[in-house]
Amino acid sequence: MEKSFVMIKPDGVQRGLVGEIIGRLERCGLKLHALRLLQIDRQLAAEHYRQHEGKAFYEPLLSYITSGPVVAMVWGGPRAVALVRKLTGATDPQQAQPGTIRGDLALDIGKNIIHASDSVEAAEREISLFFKKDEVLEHDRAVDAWLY
Ligand code: IDP
Ligand code: MG
Repeated sequence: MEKSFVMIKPDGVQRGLVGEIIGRLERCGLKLHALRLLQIDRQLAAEHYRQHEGKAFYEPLLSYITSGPVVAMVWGGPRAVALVRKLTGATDPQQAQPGTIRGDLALDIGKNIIHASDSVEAAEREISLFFKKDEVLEHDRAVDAWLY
């Protein structure tokens, strides 16, 4: 089983899409391991997006991601990292397929409502940035046997 770090960005929270996005991940069968509403400070934003430092969109991205509360989550399941990326859709909502979160719920690359880890290594790094070890819960669900 893999775990992915998922974050509903400030626009997703402001637009009242928290339930819709969580509902899509839940309905897929993914398991919720951790969840927290928080406002990201610049230091955490810079650490989270350090791979993008120096790019043209870096400063606007840090402003965007620190502009209001976000919902940070850990979701798990078989090959969860790639699966969540598929459900999320392309970075640019204009390119994202219908049926994906960004394709259905967003319009612009600068306001694309969700973050999802792009690799297992990135997921581990991002989860540890946002959650302490004991905040990521391991638990069995009765439905697990019907899912995998
Ligand atoms: P991802 O979120 O699909 O993994 P990344 O390339 O890792 O996409 O970029 C991180 C975030 O930076 C994007 O989700 C988006 O919010 C923002 N971003 C990426 N490229 C652009 C751009 O060209 N213009 C504005 N924002 C961008
Ligand atoms: Mg990325």
